[in-house]
Amino acid sequence: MTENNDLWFDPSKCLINGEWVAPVGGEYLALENPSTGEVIGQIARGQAADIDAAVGAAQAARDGEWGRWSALQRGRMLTELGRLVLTKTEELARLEAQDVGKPLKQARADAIALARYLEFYGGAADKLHGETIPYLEGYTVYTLREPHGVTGHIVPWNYPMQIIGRSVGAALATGNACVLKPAEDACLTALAFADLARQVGLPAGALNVVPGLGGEAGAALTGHGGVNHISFTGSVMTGSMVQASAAKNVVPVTLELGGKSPQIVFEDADIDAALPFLVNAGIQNAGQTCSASSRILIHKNVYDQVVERMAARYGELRVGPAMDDLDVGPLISAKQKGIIDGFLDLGSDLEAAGRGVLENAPDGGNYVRPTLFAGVDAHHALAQDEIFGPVQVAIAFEDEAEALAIANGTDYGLVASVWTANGARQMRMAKAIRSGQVFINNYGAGGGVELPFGGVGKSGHGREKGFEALYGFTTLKTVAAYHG
Ligand code: TXE
Repeated sequence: MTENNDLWFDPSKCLINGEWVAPVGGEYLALENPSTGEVIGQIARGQAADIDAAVGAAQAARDGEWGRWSALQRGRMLTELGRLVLTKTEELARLEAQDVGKPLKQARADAIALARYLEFYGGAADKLHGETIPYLEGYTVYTLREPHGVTGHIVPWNYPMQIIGRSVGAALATGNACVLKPAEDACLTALAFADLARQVGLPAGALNVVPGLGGEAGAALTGHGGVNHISFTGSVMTGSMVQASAAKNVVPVTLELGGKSPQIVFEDADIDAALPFLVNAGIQNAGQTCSASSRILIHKNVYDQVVERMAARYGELRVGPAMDDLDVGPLISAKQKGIIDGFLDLGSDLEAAGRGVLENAPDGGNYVRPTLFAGVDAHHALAQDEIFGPVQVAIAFEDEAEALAIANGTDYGLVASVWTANGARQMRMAKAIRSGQVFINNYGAGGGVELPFGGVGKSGHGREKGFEALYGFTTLKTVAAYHG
């Protein structure tokens, strides 16, 4: 089906209770290669009945063998899975490149990050523990960290491997049984991963995968009464629906909903050091990154210099098919291309300070030219909305107070960075910026397996990555024993 002829799993099936099964309704969705627009295969169009079977399998795993595994056993299994993923880096990267349109070296980095998540959570599994609490005379009180039970994972198409690593990895480490609904536009590495987990001996039902449409399989999962926790990464609109659906069953949700993340360049910044971060954080994965830095705030005294140098870099960016491994690949779908083209039209009367070069870009592919808009008003839609394409805006500011007001002046708050040599300013800004992460003199788009990650405002709530995720995937029980 794909250029990769040695697939070790059937991409048109669901994995339920350790078996590859056809979707109950017998319907399928076409899988397109975003670099060419060609249909390269088909995936299951899972429905409520498939989700129901997957949730049932997860419940049985939780109450069966998987539920009896020790933390040490779970950790060892995840560590071994991480090693297996590393040996499959090239195959996984090629699958992702064809499915998502991600240039090969970026897809390789995702596979390596997936392995790193598994290594991290494998090592952490037996280090998570409760506490003893001093209490009244005659009592011993302690807390237990216990899995929620069945966790639902709704994953988008932009970083399937990394998002599966951070959510499914942490959920399995803490003993949950998972039902994963990958995005309809990008399922292959999710299915591949689940089969690798089977190969290293993950008990049947501990990880089930049901591909399908968001409004069908996705909605069935978030509304299922047998699910005890939902982890969602995607758009604000869908995230809000997911939360409402989970609320009907009073189920906790973790929402990671993207952002409009700023990098703030003060006049004393080391501009040579900042420059690669300024551009790369905007164009990585063609800008389809939740933590993409789409706003560059620049002090007026260095504004012209920074914009000119960023524009020069934009002029060199090469855009083309994922397999050509250039700087920027296609967007995921014609729908996303339509959205980005709409944003580019919104800026038609603005100065486009730089544009990338299309190289060998097939007509059917979803390509846009990476674009830097200069002199953008902080209230313009281009400076307020999450664009999710290779588009950045440069905004000038007068002083620290104005920089802060602009940085905090959107509905989002996921990531920010401050470029300045002034230590006191670094500390002031890091405290005052409303954001889940703040970087000082660097920018960590997409990285940081160990670093708690998540948003404020419309960027969502709950934290993933690092040790913090393990708290999110567990519930705390307090035991108070009276012994006199
Ligand atoms: O997102 P959706 P889309 C943002 C980005 C992008 C926009 C639209 O701005 O332009 O969202 O992308 C599943 N119940 N992000 O339409 O709809 C769906 O099947 C349950 C930012 O792809 O949020 C997929 O698996 N699930 C983001 C997942 O939700 C539902 C990454 C994401 O799809 C559902 C992606 C429903 N009713 C997009 N409807 C980030 N934070 O990185 C859809 N889904």
